Amino acid sequence: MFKEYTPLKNKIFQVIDNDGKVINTKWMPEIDSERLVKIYKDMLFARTADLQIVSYQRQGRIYTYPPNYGQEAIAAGVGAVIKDHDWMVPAFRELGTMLAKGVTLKEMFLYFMGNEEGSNFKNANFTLPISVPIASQLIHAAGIGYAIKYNKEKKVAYAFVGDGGTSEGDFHEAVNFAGVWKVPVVFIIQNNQYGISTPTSVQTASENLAIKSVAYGVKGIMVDGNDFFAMYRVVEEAAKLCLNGEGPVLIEAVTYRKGAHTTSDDPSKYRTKEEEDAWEEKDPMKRLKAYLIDKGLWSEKEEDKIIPQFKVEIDRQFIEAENHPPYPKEDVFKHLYAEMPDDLKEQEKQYDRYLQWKSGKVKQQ
Ligand SMILES: Cc1ncc(C[n+]2csc(CCOP(=O)(O)OP(=O)(O)O)c2C)c(N)n1
Ligand SMILES: [Mg+2]
Repeated sequence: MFKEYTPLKNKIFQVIDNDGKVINTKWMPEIDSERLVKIYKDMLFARTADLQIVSYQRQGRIYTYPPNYGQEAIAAGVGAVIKDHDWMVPAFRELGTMLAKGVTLKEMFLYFMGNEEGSNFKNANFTLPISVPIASQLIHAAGIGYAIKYNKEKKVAYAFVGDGGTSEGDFHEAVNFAGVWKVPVVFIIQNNQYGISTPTSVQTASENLAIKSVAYGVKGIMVDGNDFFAMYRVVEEAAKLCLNGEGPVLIEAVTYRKGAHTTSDDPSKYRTKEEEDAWEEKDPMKRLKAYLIDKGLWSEKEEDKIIPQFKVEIDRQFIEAENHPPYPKEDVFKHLYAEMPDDLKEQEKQYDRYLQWKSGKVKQQ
């Protein structure tokens, strides 16, 4: 696969077309029907939750949120391959993989409510917290890969980054290090065409992003990130290579961020309706659904029935998160230094004053 689709050919790996028809039987993965329907339902759950979170944010019940809308097949492809004992190294737009790893929606909600307990995953093993400093997580993934190899463990680390993240030094250092040490890390670039308002076309002069693997002596591939089967198959092959000591692998998953960068962004300022409409044809859920309906495995009726059930469950976990007790204020200030430095003491005082103002005890100052 990696020879046939070397990034030097600038050829994208696809298995189904925009209508869900298989166009690449050679590489169609084998997934039994029951499992496939479960995967689709999980994707639908993640999309429903994602849309609902934006609406909670608009109601002022949650802070800034980066929507996953349109990128679900990437998270689901990794989610279907990653094992409980594998490492998940997220950026911040991989809700589906986090849920597949066992992170709960309540924990995600707590995180986006600014509660540190939202990073303490009770049921998800080997899962790092969300990482907002762009590409910094890739360095951790390379180190984790090194530890896996050093300890002779049979596991893989999956690390995510965006197209914008490939311009960060950390990206290059991590891929280089992973290549030199031949560590079992699968780097997944979610090329959603934008880093905030910067289009991929001005992010790099490279022909594609997967090609950056060539310079580091690492296997790379460009895949249609809106094609669940293609994603699954590529991640499955990448995992096999890693487990055989032939890693790392760099995957560029080509997709489109249908939503805003975050709830603080307005994409109509920098992209056209025509562009959005063109990508709508490639929507990952629409394509997988068309395949399932054609095979008699799913129907619009089932979908209409299940979405309201999902909404009830999402709301239930959201309300649980809202009712979750706040974390002790001391946790924020006390654990970074053995003795608090003066500037942090000053910040704590300021915060106390803010809390007093918020509770209405003193006037704003
Ligand atoms: C080191 C660093 N610089 C800048 C930012 C501000 N920032 C947040 S998201 C983002 C764009 C990221 O784009 P991309 O890597 O394509 O990921 P996407 O948001 O599209 O998923 C930037 C510049 C940051 N979080 N970290
Ligand atoms: Mg991006």
